[in-house]
Amino acid sequence: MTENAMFCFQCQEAARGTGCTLKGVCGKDSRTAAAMDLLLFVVRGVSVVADELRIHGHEIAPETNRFIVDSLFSTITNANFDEESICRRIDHGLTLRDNLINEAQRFDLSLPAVDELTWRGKRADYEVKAATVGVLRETDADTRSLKELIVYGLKGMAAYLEHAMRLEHDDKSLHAFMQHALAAITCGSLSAEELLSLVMQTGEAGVKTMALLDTANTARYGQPEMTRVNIGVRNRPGILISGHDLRDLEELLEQTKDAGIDVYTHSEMLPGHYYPAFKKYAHFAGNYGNAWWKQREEFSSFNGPILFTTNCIVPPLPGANYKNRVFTTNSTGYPGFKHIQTGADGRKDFSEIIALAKQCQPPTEIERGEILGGFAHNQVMALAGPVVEAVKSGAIRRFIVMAGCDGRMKTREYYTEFARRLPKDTVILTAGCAKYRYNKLNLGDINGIPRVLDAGQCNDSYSLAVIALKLKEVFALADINELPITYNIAWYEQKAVIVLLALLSLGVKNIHLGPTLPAFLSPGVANVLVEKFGIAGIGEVESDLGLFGLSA
Ligand code: FSO
Ligand code: SF4
Repeated sequence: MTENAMFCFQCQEAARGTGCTLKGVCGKDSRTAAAMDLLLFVVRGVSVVADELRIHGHEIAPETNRFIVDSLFSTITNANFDEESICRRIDHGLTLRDNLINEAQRFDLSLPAVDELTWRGKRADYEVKAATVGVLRETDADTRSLKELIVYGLKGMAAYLEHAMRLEHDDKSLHAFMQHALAAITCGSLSAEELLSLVMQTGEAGVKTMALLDTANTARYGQPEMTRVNIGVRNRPGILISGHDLRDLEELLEQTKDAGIDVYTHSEMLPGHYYPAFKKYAHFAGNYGNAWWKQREEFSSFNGPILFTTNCIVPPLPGANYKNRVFTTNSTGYPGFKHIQTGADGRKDFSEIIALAKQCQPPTEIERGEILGGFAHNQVMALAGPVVEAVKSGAIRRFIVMAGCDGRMKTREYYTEFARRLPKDTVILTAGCAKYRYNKLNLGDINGIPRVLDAGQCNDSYSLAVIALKLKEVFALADINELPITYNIAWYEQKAVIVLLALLSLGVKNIHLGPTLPAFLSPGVANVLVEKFGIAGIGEVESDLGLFGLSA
């Protein structure tokens, strides 16, 4: 695939606020970007046939569902930089697609005449084909924008569904929706209204997926509870686990328990500490570092092996001292990082990581102290009495939902400043790696209720929606928007897109999204979101505080 030949605008860091065209700001090269475009073409093809078969009453094999979910996940920002692993997915997808086509033909089903079904290419043809099937294949800017909004929502949904599936929780209707939506944007010439309706349905499916994952996590690991997490280090070698996959955390803790080493979480794995099931492990030492984008420094000083269970990977600099200590698993990948496969029994063998850890130095201390978290819906509901009382008495004036993602852009300092300058009678509700912008500020409490309530990972934004719906019930309000809650959300990648669509589908209005609005929103589509849902960007801290009625 030729250099200087890519177009990607799926994340908040899209170059110049319009799209990456030479190389991704994230580090994705144009060859990998093109391979991902072709993989998504194959995913659409598989979905078209699967959807048609399903409509005619045929069962779709779990392997097909898994392929769609894994492929979508592997194209999320910062998940997979390994072109070869993307090409292997294309090979596999083309075989799956052709098998499904044969099945449809056996039942005399007529299939739509789309390129996604008729193209027959081999590895040698991938490069040329990929150049024609990217997001710019759709020439109308508004149609492209709506279709990509759906696809990015589905990518985020796929990530969460994959985590639930790894915990043996699945829902066929979610796969059916996902494949139906992909088929609809491939075959139909849908109007803007129809596409917008599909956007909202994607949000509804997102709510169901996050609820499924919440059930999967809490059924196996217990309800998250208020927890103080150590951010210092111990004196034994450690393994650092990053990403969102709790099943990997479970297996790693189990396999390391008598190994003379410690396990630390990084970035989005921090909420692992909030689950009762993991508290029994004495070697589960704490959280090391911050959000994903600081990994180059933090992995250097960690000294031990690092396991990526999901995004966000930052490509290491050529001389990075940790390059040979990084492992990937699930949908993630990076050329040169060792990839841990799932065994036939569904388990993983982390012995190579453990052996390496034993030869490493203990982590170098970069900070000391604790962070407080674990305020998912169950824990907040346990505090419902004092919380409701504080709202009624005026001790809590307003909640500010500041969930979402962190990122390396300097403009994100806005969130630290915003949190710092919020009046003392406000409470921040958060989830996702956005919290690292303010979770070490010690913002105090209101009558014993911490002023930063961290529900967990970005998928635990579901908890924030559950809390809002519960408060609406307690205060007997007709509309969720009557609650004293302001939404000031930071986004980075496509999981934040499904969180946003989920909130919209629940009727939440006037969400502020920053640090910039998505490049994939055409002016026309952005206008619709502004008019229908009151979506807005962010401005300066001072003026935004004023806008939200929160000036000191
Ligand atoms: Fe962050 Fe990365 Fe959770 Fe994302 S680590 S940015 S939205 O992958 O998934 O919040
Ligand atoms: Fe650019 Fe973001 Fe796409 Fe990476 S994922 S190529 S940074 S738009």
